[in-house]
Amino acid sequence: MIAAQDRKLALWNIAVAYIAFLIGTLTGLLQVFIRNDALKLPSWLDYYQILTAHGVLLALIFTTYFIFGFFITGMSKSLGSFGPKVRLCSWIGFAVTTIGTVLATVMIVSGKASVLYTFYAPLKASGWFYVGLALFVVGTWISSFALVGHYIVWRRRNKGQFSPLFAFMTITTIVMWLISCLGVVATVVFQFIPWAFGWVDTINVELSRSLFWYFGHPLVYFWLLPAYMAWYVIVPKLLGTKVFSDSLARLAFVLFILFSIPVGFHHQLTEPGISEFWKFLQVVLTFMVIIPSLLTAFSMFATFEISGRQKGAKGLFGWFKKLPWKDVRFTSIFIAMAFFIPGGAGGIINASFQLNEIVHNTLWIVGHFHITVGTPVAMTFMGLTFWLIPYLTGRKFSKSMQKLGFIQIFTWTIGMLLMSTSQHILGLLGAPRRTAYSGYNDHPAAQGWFEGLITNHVTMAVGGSILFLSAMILIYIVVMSMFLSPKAIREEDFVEFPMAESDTEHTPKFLENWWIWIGIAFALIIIAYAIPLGGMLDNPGSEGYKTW
Ligand code: HAS
Repeated sequence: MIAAQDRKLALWNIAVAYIAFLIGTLTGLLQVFIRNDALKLPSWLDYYQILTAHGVLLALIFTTYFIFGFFITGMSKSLGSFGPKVRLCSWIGFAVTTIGTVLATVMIVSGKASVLYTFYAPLKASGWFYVGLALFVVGTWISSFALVGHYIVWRRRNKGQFSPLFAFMTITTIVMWLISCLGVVATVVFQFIPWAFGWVDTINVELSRSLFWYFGHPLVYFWLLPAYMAWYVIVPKLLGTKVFSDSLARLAFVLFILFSIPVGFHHQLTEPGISEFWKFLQVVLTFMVIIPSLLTAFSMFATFEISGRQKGAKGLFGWFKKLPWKDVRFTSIFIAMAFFIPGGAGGIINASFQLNEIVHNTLWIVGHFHITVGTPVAMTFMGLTFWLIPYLTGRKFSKSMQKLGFIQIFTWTIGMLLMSTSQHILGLLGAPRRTAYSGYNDHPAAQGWFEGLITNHVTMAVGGSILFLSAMILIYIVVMSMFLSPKAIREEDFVEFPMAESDTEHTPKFLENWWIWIGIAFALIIIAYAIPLGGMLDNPGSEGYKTW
């Protein structure tokens, strides 16, 4: 069991995550009904306002707080309790992040920031929204520095040793996060804040979008890597085996530091202000960032097979039957992985220049992110929640909770299958993203979006409703595990942190040499970004628009 003060810190992070999840999923439910023309909002509430709340609360706030809760617990478990300075720094980080979160949320709720989670200029929100965003990011930096500090102290005390895999992966994710946030901090502090408060008249739109996506793509790996940590470190323990290959796991993670950042232009392939050469280069690098995910897929299959064979499995796929299907902590993560097969394939389609022309700005993209962040990541976090909160609170995770957990993950699976499949197909039929309901003057193409068996907005709404039901079950489990379930008294009732052993005997030393990876990462960033960003500096600016 980790120190009580570290548990408190982690629990506060997880609690804020689930408050954001609760409101975020409710706004999601409203959206699917509005797009289906089944719901009219009151005049004081706007579709774009709830769409902004949905994106910010789920994609940014839920994920970030949950990730820090997970990191704090795992770092305290694998490296030992935090010292007083690290703990203080973590609390300051939590406080600053939370002030930013509250400020940004108040601006959204009061209708002053309906600019969606990508806050593209020249849409102009209240300056306080951007101040909230800046504080949010700075807060996460402070929390990150605390974890890095804890790691440095451990390294000093354990000279020449590899850090435990969990700690290594945490630091990799944080390094990637710190480098990638430079882009969003630059645009928010130097472009959005002066413009939104009226200190300058115009904003350089292309530059702000490019700086956003410099940050925006690694952001998706900031969500994914903690899920991968669970796949690499937690899943083998649930299977009763070791990490398949420590070096492969570390290599996959450092490749994300290198290739997750210099690829943001693949979100801007249809934008005219960037020449085709730079788009081409960043698309090539995008295909490089697929490699660590393929390594991860390989590693997972190998882990399943090894553990299955250890339990006597025979034949090519005999191991499949030996997986611990009755353990909701495992099954949820397995389904999460399975979703990432089409999710990742969709990403490869998006990154392909010509295919991007078809799917960009359509509901396909919405489908894509619901089967990447909305399931592989979110459902892995659900699988973690089932044991992480009881572990931190010292409460039981009873058999009835386990059953409820199964209902929760199956409803999430069905809801997501219905919603994301219809979103993908509707996208191919031309239905746009980021729009409220419109009949498009009864155009036949738009009418087609309301026909067909599973390819219409009604199916999307049914899927969305099932997802909301699932989210409510999860909230119930979270509340029970935090406050109401009976305390574990007998030894066998205590929930453990399942952390697999990892053998570093054959791991090359250079994998934990941060200067190599940070150095190559900056070199690639300079190659991919210096010239195109430099060329944008002279772009004329745009005045701001408030379209809501
Ligand atoms: Fe993406 C747009 C390309 C991964 C999230 N992406 C988005 C947006 C979001 C998002 C939120 O190139 C919308 C942003 C916006 O608001 O505009 N994406 C990719 C590529 C990958 C990728 C190449 N995306 C993700 C992940 C996300 C995420 C991960 C969240 C966590 N994405 C794009 C592009 C766009 C885009 C363009 C812009 C589109 C546009 O025009 O706007 C790759 O990283 C994917 C690689 C993954 C794989 C899959 C490996 C499979 C594994 C599972 C193994 C399974 C096992 C289980 C072991 C190659 C690891 C076995 C199970 C059995 C059933 C047998």
